[in-house]
Amino acid sequence: MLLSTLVVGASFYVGGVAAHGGVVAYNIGGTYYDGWKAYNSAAGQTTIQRPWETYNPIQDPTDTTLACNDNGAAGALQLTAQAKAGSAITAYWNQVWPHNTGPVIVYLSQCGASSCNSVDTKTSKWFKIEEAGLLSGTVEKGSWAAGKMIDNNSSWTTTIPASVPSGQYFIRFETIALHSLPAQFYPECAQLEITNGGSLAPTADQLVTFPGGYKASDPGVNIDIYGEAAKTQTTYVIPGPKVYGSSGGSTPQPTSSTTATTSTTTTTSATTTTTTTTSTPTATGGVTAPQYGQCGGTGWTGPTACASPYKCTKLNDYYSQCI
Ligand SMILES: *[C@@H]1O[C@H](CO)[C@@H](O)[C@H](O)[C@H]1NC(C)=O
Ligand SMILES: *[C@@H]1O[C@H](CO)[C@@H](O)[C@H](O)[C@H]1NC(C)=O
Ligand SMILES: [Cu+2]
Repeated sequence: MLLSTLVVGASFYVGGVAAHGGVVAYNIGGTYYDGWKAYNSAAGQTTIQRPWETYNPIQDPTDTTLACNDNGAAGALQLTAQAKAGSAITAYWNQVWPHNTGPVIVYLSQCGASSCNSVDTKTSKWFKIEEAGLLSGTVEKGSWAAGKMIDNNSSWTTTIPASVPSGQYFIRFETIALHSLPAQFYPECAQLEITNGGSLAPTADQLVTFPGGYKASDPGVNIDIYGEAAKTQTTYVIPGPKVYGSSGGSTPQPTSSTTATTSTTTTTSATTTTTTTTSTPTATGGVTAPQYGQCGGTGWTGPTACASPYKCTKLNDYYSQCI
């Protein structure tokens, strides 16, 4: 009797998927959004989340699906959620998330003037808005951000920095499970229109592509949590770029200040805008885009030169910005 009950229950899952998963829902400013249903037919699915197909982990940081656990394309009925800069956004993993050893990392990527629908996530440039890794103890037996996520209803709440410019974005929540080597990446993405934003664009050294942002040899990826070193190691280097931050210290820092990591010494990273070399405006008619204005990208017909001293910097195929 019991056995038949279990078999019926198990038939709801494709073999083995219960051991893994991803982000299945969001709460954005108090509104709850269901995510993409990975094992349902794509037909008729309408959600703010980008489609994804499998609960299985990505185990190679050069995998082409590393951006959003996807093939890069929007859903046929893709939606975008409104979110205010400075507000909280919660991601929920499928319950109960099984992997308590590893970091939780959150990225944003700017899409351009219209919507993210036409943007292939493989071409997106991502900046990290929050990271949390080894919270206390040793690599072998310590407490990790992934465990904190599990303890809080298998959810993670981040704050959209108040300083990011308004516009169309992807948000990418990721946890990396370190209980196996190679490590297991679990990234999913949703589309946001951020309003009430600030004026601090990410700097070039804070932007990465996926794949590209991680290497198999990164100390936070190539890590043996059962090895001899892990028994005494109390630091963990979270992979990826430095966290997006403020040059003046007046904007909120990521909320992961308790993270035991050597990769984030914050505040000193975003100072390059003041050292930008003067560029000569070249647009016909002398029209230039202002600081943070768009200056290029597929389909862009506006000015391609920037007001002095800003330089037109390509963020992705669809969006270049005066930084
Ligand atoms: C737990 O999640 C809630 C959102 O559901 C969030 O407001 C709260 O800050 C989280 N707690 C911790 C300790 O992260
Ligand atoms: C826990 O997460 C589920 C989604 O997995 C959500 O529906 C529920 O509201 C959450 N509970 C709390 C107390 O936040
Ligand atoms: Cu798993």
